[in-house]
Amino acid sequence: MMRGLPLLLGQLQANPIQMRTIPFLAGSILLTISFAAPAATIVYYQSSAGGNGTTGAIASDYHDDLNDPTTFGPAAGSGVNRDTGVSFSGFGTSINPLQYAGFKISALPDHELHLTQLVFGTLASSGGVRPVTSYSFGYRIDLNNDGSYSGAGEEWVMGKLYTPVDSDFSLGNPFKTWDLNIVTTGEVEFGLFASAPQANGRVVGTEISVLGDINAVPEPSAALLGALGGLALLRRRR
Ligand SMILES: [Ca+2]
Repeated sequence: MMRGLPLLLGQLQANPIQMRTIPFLAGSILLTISFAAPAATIVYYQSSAGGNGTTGAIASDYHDDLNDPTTFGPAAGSGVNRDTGVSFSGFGTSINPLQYAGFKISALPDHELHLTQLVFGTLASSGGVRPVTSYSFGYRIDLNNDGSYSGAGEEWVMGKLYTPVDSDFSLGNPFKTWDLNIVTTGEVEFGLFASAPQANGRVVGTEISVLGDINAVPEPSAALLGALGGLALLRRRR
């Protein structure tokens, strides 16, 4: 019995090159397709978007390989209000994961989001008639695309919390960048959260952009067929 085992292993290893070539070729094809391209605009919302109340701001621009993005508006039942453009009020006295204004994006079928940056012009008053005490963007991913964000790993990931001690909280030069490293075929929701001493505290958004790229993702069977085709071609040339 003990002599049979090395023999069996020897037989399994007798043909290692062919066994390894197919995954290698499939991997090469996937690497070629997912080669990083310069960051493009995935979606863009701006302050001149019309409407207010519970309606959201319509995206001014978005990537060709994106499903139509949702409007950027108050989460249902959150009490948040869109004052105009991408400016919001109606937040509680502390950051509340249920009180936000947001938007959702997803890539076309057989495509994958590669999100690299959220760039936003946002400012708030810490004094005056509509003060805010903090604000932050967050995102969460519907990993299994079941329309719900309640699964494991689908929780909010929060960016920097801006408070009045930050020099760009309420002054000019309002553009801020949040570097992201999101690669997913799931739907992504971005949210703007804030806290305010009174419900009328307003976060004034000027422009919100998500940057990155969207890549085609071949079906695993298609990748394997491509690899097998490449293998056949190699053999024919020998
Ligand atoms: Ca889910």
